[in-house]
Amino acid sequence: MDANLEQAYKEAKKLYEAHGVDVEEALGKLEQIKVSVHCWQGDDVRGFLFRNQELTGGISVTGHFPGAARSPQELRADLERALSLIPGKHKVNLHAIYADTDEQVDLDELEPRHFQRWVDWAKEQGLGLDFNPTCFSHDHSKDGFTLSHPDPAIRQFWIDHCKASRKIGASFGEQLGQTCVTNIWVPDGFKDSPADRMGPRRRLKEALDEVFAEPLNPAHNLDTVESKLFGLGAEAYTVGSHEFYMGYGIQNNKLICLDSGHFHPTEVISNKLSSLALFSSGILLHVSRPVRWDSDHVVVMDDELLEIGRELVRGELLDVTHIGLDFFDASINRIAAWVIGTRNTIKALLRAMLEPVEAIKKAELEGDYTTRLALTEEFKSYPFGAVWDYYCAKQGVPVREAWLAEVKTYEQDVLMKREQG
Ligand code: RNT
Ligand code: ZN
Repeated sequence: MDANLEQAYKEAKKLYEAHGVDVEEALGKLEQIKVSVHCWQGDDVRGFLFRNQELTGGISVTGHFPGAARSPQELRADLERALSLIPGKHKVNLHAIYADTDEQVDLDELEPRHFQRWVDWAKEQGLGLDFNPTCFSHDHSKDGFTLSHPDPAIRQFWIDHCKASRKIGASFGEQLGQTCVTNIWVPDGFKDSPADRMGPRRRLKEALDEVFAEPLNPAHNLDTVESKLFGLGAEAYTVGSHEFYMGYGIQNNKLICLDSGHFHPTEVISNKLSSLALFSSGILLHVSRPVRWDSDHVVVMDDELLEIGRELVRGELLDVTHIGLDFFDASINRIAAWVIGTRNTIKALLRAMLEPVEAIKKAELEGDYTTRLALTEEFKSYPFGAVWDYYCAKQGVPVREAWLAEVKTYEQDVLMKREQG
């Protein structure tokens, strides 16, 4: 390891230790954390099953950066490149439309075998896998409803798809020896004010009951449900609102997924974690960055990311929280997007671990809010970067921005040679 880097680490360590922060222990804990890296940043949420379908469901990807993955092979190669630049061992999060199969198969007929190549790859790479039914970008979702669709036949199609998805998730968990988190998000909603808000919610509840009817081994698969405030074309009413899924999840022992972009613009998920943790059986995060709306920008080191990290660390919620990412930006190099967003998420956790939590909590209990604020602010300029650099070097990944040159080389050698269509 570079001697200057090691020296800087030692100096930083001394400063933190003076406040009772055990840096070695923090790095040990950080190493255990798995971030679920979403495959869909690699190809703008297109998937491979229905290449000609437009992206629907009220989500949108903008930008025309060249080099999006066109096949499972390319996507896996891109993920390998990205993961080689991120410290730690992580998971990859798949959507159903990313099936790797030569068969013409519809969503309700998917089986574990259609994902076997992903499982073999994950095994070889030492990765875990997570899963999601894809309840959008399909003919049966084009009028904006899936699990709450008024037509029983269409509703059944989506129920069958979600059931199939849970089985696929369980097969991932069983084969990889790591629990798979299967997350259900549906876009169902109305552009304009509904005449009936209750009907679709009742149908969604009943559909979910059917989807979850078969118990699965929780060591293999955990179910989560993801709420949302609004989507493009569903501005007036979203069936699966926060209250809906909070109620459903707590009543039915399902994990609750919080996406940073799915609330009012000044409402933050960091402030929800400690409440949900007291009542739910677990939490999944979709760490994202909403800019004015649910825009899914690449995650940066902003106040909310830091606050999410703090809540997870200070509230000791890392054991009950699954950390997933959910952003998609096609205006920059997609591999860089993964690297930036994932490194930032891990970095925010490290920053939180390096704060003098005991001292700050003690000050608060004693009503010494001056010390609380003073320490919090001074620690913002403590040399956490030196600890992060040391961690990256120790994990065998590029230090600081050195990863960028590797991404640029890959861009020239691989991405620029792909023809898009
Ligand atoms: C949409 C939800 C959902 C999707 C992915 C692709 O608003 O956040 O999680 O982004 O499943
Ligand atoms: Zn999400």
